[in-house]
This record gives sequence, structure tokens and C-alpha cells, in this order.
Amino acid sequence: MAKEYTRAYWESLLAELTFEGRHFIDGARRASVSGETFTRFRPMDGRPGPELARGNSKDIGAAVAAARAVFESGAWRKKEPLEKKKIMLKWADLIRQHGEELALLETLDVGKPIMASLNVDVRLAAEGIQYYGEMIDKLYDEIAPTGPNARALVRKVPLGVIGAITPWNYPLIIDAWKLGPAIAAGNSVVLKPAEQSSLSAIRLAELAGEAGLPAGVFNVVTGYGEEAGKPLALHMDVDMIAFTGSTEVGKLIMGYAAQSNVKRVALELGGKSPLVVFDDADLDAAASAAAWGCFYNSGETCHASTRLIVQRSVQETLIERIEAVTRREITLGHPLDPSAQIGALIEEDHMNKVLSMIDAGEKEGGRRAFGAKRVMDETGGYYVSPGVFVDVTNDMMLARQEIFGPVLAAIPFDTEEEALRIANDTIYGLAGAVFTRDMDRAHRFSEAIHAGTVWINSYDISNFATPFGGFKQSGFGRDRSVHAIDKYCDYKTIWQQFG
Ligand code: TXE
Repeated sequence: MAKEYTRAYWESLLAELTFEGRHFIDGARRASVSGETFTRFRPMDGRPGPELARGNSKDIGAAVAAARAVFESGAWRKKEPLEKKKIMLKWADLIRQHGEELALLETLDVGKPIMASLNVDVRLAAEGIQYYGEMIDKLYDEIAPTGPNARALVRKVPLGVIGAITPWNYPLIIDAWKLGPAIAAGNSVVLKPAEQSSLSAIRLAELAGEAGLPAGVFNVVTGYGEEAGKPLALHMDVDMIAFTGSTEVGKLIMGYAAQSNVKRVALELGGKSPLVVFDDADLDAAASAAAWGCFYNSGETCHASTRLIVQRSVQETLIERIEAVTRREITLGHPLDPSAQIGALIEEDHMNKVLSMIDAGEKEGGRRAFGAKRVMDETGGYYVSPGVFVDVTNDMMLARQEIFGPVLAAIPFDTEEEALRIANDTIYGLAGAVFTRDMDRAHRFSEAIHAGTVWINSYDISNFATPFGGFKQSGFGRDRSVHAIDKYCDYKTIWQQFG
């Protein structure tokens, strides 16, 4: 029988929780070289969480040295594929076994509802490690066509030391998206999680050690972007940076790579994804997808469907149905309450930024249909209700800037050409969707939207077999799928001439 979770259960687990916020370098927790720490305030109530090690270039230096040493030793890279696979599968199992603890850490850091942390974030992190673990003994190299007197091996070899810099919105999932393929390919990793969300990363590293991953293969250095992320991206002995975060910092990362050792870069950045609804669509399905697509995780999702591009004749009906779905299903609540569907925003500053963008949106002419308001509760957490603005035009800030809060901008259109022009009129290209019963149009339109993923009559449904990432200023390089392995490898030709 499935376990019944209550708020009291999670609160008792929280009361027992002890956590040492230190780096994880070369197989052990370590204080920062400077001895400095920083405090993370919990989004659910603004109270201080565990103290965390404040990393700088010295800590990064130690982690990169450990990662390089184990890479050169071959202790992981040269292990039998079957052995490596067993270790990664055990790691995935340990993530599942420690699911409640990891979910609690994620909810403490991010403010997302505990059941989402458990059933989505922890589950997908375990699946990610498992997916790439299972690939390890199924990857083959190639033999290139040559004349009879030669044999040319085309080997796929790991790059060496990977720096991963990750954001706070889906820490476990995004960490697993990078760790899975990077480690399965034989690399070592130094992960710098977002300063807002370090707890689950440290536990992930410890569990990897318990599963048998050699010390140094997966290191975590906590701290701020400028102090710990930048030296990682500038480090001369790091071969690649895999980054997820803002487009602004993504551009800096490219600069750091150019200023240092021409390291490779993969970037998964922001979005302002269009969800296009034609008047022949199933409006109930479209309303549900638009609401969940934009409001899930309080809108703190890079591929959130933040622009609803809707045929004018059905705009009013669709907005009414979105409001009904939101009120009925997308309950805002305390993150430890198992019935909450969305929780708190990540931090006070971010909440204030979201609220000021809402104000600015109203001033520029967006009309509030419902919601998008600060919600106070007795605990003092950072809550904003999901809401929709109508009569938005695509040149308004509401349609152009990533708000990263639960705010949907509805933009009306009259013709298919106009809908496509609006959908593509953005600097981003992460995702999009089209709702119509006309399948010719659905395919025509989905081909024409410039985005890494386009859904037809649905939103945000995917699995590990599909690549995820963006076009345009949403970045380049793909997470997930068999193709993600490629970016952590290089091709090496070994040509043997006979006779
Ligand atoms: O992101 P940052 P922030 C968007 C979203 C959000 C905005 C700002 O619109 O409101 O970005 O969020 C590290 N050198 N996304 O400020 O700063 C940082 O420590 C090296 C979309 O949190 O990009 C963290 O680990 N590293 C996004 C990571 O970069 C640096 C998810 C991301 O932080 C650095 C998050 C530097 N100079 C925010 N500065 C998505 N694509 O899902 C910061 N970092």
C-alpha cells in the first residue's frame, strides 16, 4: 500500500534533519580553504537554513586537482564497462532509497512542494543516472572506411574534467542531466550548484561515493557565482563547462572559455516559450496545458509556456477556462503540505523582482485577468499567486522578458501567419506548442517554430529519450537522450598503416 504523507510527517523528518554544509572534494566533506561560510534563507519561511562553505578559487583549485588526478589514474575511465554500469545503477538506487531525505533538502532550498520534489525531482534524477548507467556497456566506437592497407579507428574519448554550473529551479534534475552523461562517458566532474540550492548536490555526491564511484570523480564546491563559478569557468585545467542558468551569465561563460583555455561550452539558458491556440483546438486541453505549462514550479521553469498566443475569437473562453483550471487544480500552499501544487518563490529578492515586473506590466497596458499577487501567510514565505495578463502585445516587457514567476501573458492573433510571426519574434528558442485539430497545420506550424522542443496538443511531456535544449539565445548543446553523451566526448582517430 502506498505510504500516506502528511505535513506532520514531513515536519517531524525536518526536525530530525542534521546537515553539514561543506564542499565535497576527493571523496570527503571539506570546509572552505578560507574557513568562510554563507547562510541560505529558506523560501518557505525566510528562516536561516544550514551554513554552507563559501568556495573561492582555492577550493575550485583543489576540486579540479582531485578530478584531474583520478581522470589521469584511469580509476574510473578505464574500469570495465560492466563494473561502471553497476556503480551507476547502484547510485540511482541509493537516490531512490534516500528519496524522502533528498526531497526534503530540495524543498528546503527551493520552496517547491514536497510531493513534487519526491515524485518528480527525485524520481527524474534517479532515472537520469540510471539511463546513462545503462548505456555504458552499449557504446561502440567506429572503424572508418579506408583502403585495404590501413585500419582507422574512430574512438569516442572522454574530455577530462567537466565543470558543471547549475541553477536553483530544478537542482537535482539538472545536476543529473549533466552528471549522468559526463560520468558515464568517463569524465570527472566539479559541480558548482547555485548558491540558493546546494544541499541536494552534496548528498548526491556522497551517495555516489557510497555506490562505489572513486573519490574525485564527482566533486561539489558550493558558493557564489562570481567567487566559485567564475574561477571554475576560467580554470586552465577544466576541459568543458556545462551550464544551465540565465542568458546573461551564459554569455559570460563563453567569454571565460575564450579568455582561458578555449574550453568547450554547453549552455541551457532562458526562454519565453509560445503556446499557440487556434480556434479549432480542444480548449479544455489547451487551458490545462497553458496553466500547468506556465505555473508549474511557480513559473520558475526555463521552458515555461509564458506566452499564450491565442486566436482572438476564443481568447475570452480560453482565459475563463485557464482561470477555472488554476483555481481548481493549482493550489498554492506551504511547501511541506502534501496537497500544495505550487509553493514559494526562491528568495525575497526574486519575489520582489517578479512583483515589480507585474507592476510594470500593468503600467505598460497589460490587463490583469486574475491572480499574480503577493500572498501572505503566517510563516512569511515568498508566495505569489498564479495569474494571467490579457491584451498583451508582443512588444511589451510582459511578452519579451523572462519573469520566472507564475505570470502568463495572453497575446491575441487573427491569422496563422501572424501567430507564427509572434511565436518566433523572441530572442529565445527553448520550447513551444501548438493546439489545433487540423493536423496539417499542426505539423506545418511545429516545423516552423524555432525552438528545441515543440509539442502538439500538449505541453511539457517528455522522457529521457528526447534531447532537451535551445535554439537562439536559449543556448546550444543538448541535455538528455543518447546524444547528450557526445558533448562530453571527443573523437580521436587512430590510423594504422599495414605493410
Ligand atoms: O541565474 P544565474 P540567477 C534566469 C531566470 C532568473 C534569472 C536570474 O530568468 O530570474 O536567470 O537567476 C552561477 N560566473 N534563469 O541569478 O545568475 C550561479 O551561481 C560563473 C533561467 O539565479 O545565471 C548559479 O550557479 N557562474 C535558468 C548559475 O550560475 C556564475 C535557471 C545560474 O545563476 C556567475 C535559473 C559567473 N559570473 C535562472 N554568475 C534556466 N535556464 O532554467 C552566476 N553564476
